Amino acid sequence: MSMTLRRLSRAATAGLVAAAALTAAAHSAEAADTLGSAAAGQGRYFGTAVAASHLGEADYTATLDREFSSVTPENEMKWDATEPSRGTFTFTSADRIVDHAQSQGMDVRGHTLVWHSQLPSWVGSLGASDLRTAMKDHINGLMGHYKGEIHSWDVVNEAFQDGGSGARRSSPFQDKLGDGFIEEAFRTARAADPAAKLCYNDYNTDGVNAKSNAVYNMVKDFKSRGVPIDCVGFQSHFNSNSPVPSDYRKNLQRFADLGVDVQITELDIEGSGSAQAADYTKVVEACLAVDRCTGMTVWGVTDKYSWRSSGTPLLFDGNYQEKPAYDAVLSALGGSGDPGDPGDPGDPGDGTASCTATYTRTADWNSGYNGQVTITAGDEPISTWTVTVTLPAQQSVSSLWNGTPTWNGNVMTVKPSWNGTLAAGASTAFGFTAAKNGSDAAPTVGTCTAS
Ligand code: 9MR
Repeated sequence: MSMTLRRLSRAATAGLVAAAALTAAAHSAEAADTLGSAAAGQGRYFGTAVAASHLGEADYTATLDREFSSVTPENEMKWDATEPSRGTFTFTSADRIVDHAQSQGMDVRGHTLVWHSQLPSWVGSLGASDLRTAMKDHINGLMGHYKGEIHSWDVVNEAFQDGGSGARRSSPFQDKLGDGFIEEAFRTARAADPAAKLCYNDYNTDGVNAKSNAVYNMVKDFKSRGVPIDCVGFQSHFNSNSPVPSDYRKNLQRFADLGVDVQITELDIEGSGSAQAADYTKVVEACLAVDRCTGMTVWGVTDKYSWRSSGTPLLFDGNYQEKPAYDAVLSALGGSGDPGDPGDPGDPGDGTASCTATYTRTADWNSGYNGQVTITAGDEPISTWTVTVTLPAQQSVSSLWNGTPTWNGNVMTVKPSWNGTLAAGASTAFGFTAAKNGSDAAPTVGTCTAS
């Protein structure tokens, strides 16, 4: 199904939400009582991996919908699931997750485009030139299908060897295309969906070590040569053999200092009780201490379905009860588990829809720039929003996406195109391209109103 058809058919059935880059800025004066709303109060998203096959389970879906503001399909967007034979794309399971997320006002992380694992055998049997084409076709196929709907994509996953060497991992891509395959993948991805944040994602890179140094050097090189990369994902699968590193924050910060966002993408920590809770607290505090740590995702809703189920690494137990680790995360996010706090989402008697809007320049060149306005719902869900943007008189807007503008002189009033519905604390964004015509000044974003 083409992108346009996907959007139209969704728009007909559900309130839709965009999934553009998250840079939230809402600071809630009230303590919030879910992970998503508490994280939003800190300007972050709080996500979980989701499996389409569990969405029919009432407790699973109720917990998901109540607590989380972002989802990552756990397996459904991987190569074996989406392009099992060359050129034949299947999106049924991934669409199910994306549709569900959007109906709840949650954002979506895309995972993952180029990875050595869960790779159908036909890919490994191609010669170099064919493989390059197939890799680009795969990126274009996935990103085209979900264009404008994914806030961040894991473009390349786990391309470095584990252990001490910092070398590249052997894979069909590495072995046949050489080191340049990562750069080629990112350049292809940027063209396929310019609104998505493009991430490199890996594990055992959470502290400063040979592997994270190798990723660091790659990102530094990409930034110096203008290769498009926006974020680095730190999977953060921890247990007693691989504990939360003491230099976790320092490591996140050094990546952020290269000019990329950092995200905690697959967090889980084996254990139980107060020890597990304390480890989760360390992770959340590290992210909150780094301005460019834009959000956290735990790798599953419940211990019952974790890939490390016997290690009980998640925030909800097998019966969907909140664990001490849940309370610790909520508290570290500045939230409160007390029902009835004024202003908490879901509590009765607080029906005021509200939103905030923040502006960032996302690209810049001599004659023009791209701007992005991120809209974040307050502590109630909203079904629509309106933001005014006043441009310097000389400037003119040539295109705008994920929003519907009307013009009055140099003031544009932007309403949603298909992304009006937002959960409490969730974000969406619209973007635009402007010609400077001699003025490099920033536009002014007015008050955000919502209902
Ligand atoms: O959680 C995923 C599990 O259901 C799959 O069987 C497995 C197959 O490789 O992948 C798991 O997710 C992995 C993720 O995609 C990449 N980082 C490591 C995750 C845990 O293995």
